[in-house]
Amino acid sequence: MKKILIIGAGGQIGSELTVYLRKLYGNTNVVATDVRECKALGETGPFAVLNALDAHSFAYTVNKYKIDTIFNLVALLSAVGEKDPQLAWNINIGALMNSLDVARQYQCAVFTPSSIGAFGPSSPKDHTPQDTLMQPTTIYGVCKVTGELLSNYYYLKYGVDTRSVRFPGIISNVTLPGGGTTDYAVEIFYAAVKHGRFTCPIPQDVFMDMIYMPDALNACVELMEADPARLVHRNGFNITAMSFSPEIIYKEIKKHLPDFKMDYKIDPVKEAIARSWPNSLDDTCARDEWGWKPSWQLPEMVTDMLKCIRRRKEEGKL
Ligand code: AKB
Repeated sequence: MKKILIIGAGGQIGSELTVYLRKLYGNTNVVATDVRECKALGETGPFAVLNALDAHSFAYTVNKYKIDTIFNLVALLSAVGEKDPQLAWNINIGALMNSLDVARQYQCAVFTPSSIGAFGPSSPKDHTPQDTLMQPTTIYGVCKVTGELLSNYYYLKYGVDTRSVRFPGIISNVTLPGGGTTDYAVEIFYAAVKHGRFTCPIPQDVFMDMIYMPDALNACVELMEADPARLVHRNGFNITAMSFSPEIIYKEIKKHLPDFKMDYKIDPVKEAIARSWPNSLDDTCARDEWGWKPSWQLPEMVTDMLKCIRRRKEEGKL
């Protein structure tokens, strides 16, 4: 049985991945850590406060729990990264370097999310290939490309079993994302249910790839369980489930909430980032090399998101 450590477990992905992995591998085999106390994660299994930039405490935790697999979910996202690029680099690359070094020392596998943000304006816009020009214009993207290269380097040089996917925007209803360019595609649901209206920061014609959280969780597990002999790539698999613009998701939500209204107040930083990213990715390599196949498309995702958020509202939990 795997012994898993999650760093950054309190965030959007970690808060759900911890629960998912505990169901698969057993509560005691999944150690959740975050820089802040997360009460809920400590209720179903081991939890420790851990600053992943502190290499000594990181190694101590890996050794203490006899960890063999690390999920590195520590990140400052794209939009917030532009406010303090040096901090974004220090956090994103610092947590990755410590993950890779501790993995080398204790023979662990490492999963680190990459992102559609690893691409830039010079990458092909539509069906962006797996292997293509990657010249991102955000510090987040620079960290993601660096992260993919460093992860490949640690695999080639030290044999560390590094794997990663390029996540699109992740849509979920448990923990809000923070500071991302794709956040609007989550915020729109809360605004629709709570207020019946939403002011969108992304222009109506900008397409970005998205994925619903259950598919994102599956991708993490399936890639980490994949037969290494089949992996031609390792770090930075393109994956996607759907591609839409604000106008398209608005119309889909309106099918359920006919009175829902949306207007636009464009955030220039987010607009520039979104326009520099692909409209849609080609995820053929992930499909061929480890069987990636999403289950959720736009209509089912919208139905489920609205159901979950409405239920939380009725229970007084919003
Ligand atoms: C962001 O918008 O920064 C993230 C991402 C696509 O990596 N959600």
